Amino acid sequence: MANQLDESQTERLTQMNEYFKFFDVDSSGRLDLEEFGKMCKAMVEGGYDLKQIGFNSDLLDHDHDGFVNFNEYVSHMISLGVLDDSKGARPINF
Ligand SMILES: [Ca+2]
Repeated sequence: MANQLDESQTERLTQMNEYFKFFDVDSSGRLDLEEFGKMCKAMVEGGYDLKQIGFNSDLLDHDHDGFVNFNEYVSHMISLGVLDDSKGARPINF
């Protein structure tokens, strides 16, 4: 990203990291699609507006290894607008 992250974006990124670590029970650095779905559900419950989230593995699993790794996760979240205040997909109850 061209712009530096502001404080609330940094906070979101930190929180996204924590969600990921929580659901990555074996600390492998990747989630299977089922774990990923559970994490997204928890994120929605935590106030993230992820209505547009799809479980299309072609969109999520860029390297087609059957898992969503941290980079794939973050780039997907960014594409949903989680770090973009002008878009709808963002945490609503920080
Ligand atoms: Ca992958």
